[in-house]
Amino acid sequence: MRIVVLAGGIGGARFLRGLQQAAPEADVTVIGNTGDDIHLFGLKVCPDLDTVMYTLGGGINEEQGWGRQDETFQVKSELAAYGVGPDWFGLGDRDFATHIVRTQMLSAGYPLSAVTEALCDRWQPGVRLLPMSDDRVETHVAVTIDGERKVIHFQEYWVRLRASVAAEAVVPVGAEQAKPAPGVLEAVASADVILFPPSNPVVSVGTILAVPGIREAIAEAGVPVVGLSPIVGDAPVRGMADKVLAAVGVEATAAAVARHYGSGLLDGWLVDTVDEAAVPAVEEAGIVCRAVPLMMTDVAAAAEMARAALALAEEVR
Ligand code: GDP
Ligand code: FO1
Ligand code: CA
Repeated sequence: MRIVVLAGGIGGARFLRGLQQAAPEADVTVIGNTGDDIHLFGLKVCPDLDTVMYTLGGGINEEQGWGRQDETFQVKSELAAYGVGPDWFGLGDRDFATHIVRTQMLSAGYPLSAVTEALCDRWQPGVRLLPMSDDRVETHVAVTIDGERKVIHFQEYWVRLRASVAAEAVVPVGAEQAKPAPGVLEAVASADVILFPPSNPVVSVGTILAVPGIREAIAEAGVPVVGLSPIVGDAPVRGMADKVLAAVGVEATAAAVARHYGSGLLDGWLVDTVDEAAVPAVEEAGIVCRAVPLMMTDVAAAAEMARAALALAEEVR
């Protein structure tokens, strides 16, 4: 079975690990969000691609959910000693090597998709990991600070400001001009099932869908499209999904996120058992909905979620 998954960072990666346990024989292609990418110290950092690669490759810091395990921060402190910032983004020594290799290959002319494949040669994630695009897309967030409206990088909004101010608008800069990376549309067109993991609906899945051609290819694939809610009990399990959902005028509820994707895209939607009361509202929108446990407390729990998503896909097929 060919499965295509649109993934952000932690929510996407943990779900994928469950999917691998639930469907070990499946051929999985991951379309990864690159809107979180940022250039720091002359290096290109791709947080969501790396989170998927490290999580599936056994190199992730489990507690944190991003970055490398057994990490040290010597380079960061040496940069700080030179007064070279930003100091608010935690790049570790092991992680730095990934960004150096990536930047070196990009400078030599390789597209991000080829670079990602080369990095995955080491990590062997067991999935085909494709960036959504080889073109530069950067998510920016409009905020008002001390009465001044400005637009900042998504990482500055999330990591430096910890989403402490309202997100007034979220813009995937460059998305309109971006082309899907090689293999993306082909993977969607030949998929048997397409899954939206419990990733951020705005700055992860939403950014991928903003690349012209990807949303259309999914809608036209003619195969079940099933999503899992990242909102449980009217709040994100972690992160700032509530803030960025507000920016696009969507309530932070499992039902509102399903309606935001819409029946033109989604055939099935899983909500957590605590949100069972939301099932009718989702079904009224033309999306088949089931309530199952959606907390990825360990790989076995994530695998159960993946099984439920695949079962719902068969039900709606
Ligand atoms: P990020 O790029 O690291 O922010 O990761 P994603 O975009 O892939 O996923 C972020 C979303 O995952 C957040 O909105 C969380 O609410 C959601 N999430 C994290 N852990 C869980 C979980 O155990 N269950 C569910 N249902 N959602 C989760
Ligand atoms: N998240 C943080 O909250 N603080 C950090 O210092 C930080 C550093 C970092 C370095 C490499 C990397 O791959 C991810 C990192 N993240 C950090 C996570 C990052 O913010 C991601 O974009 C998340 O996916 C948020 O959507
Ligand atoms: Ca992310």
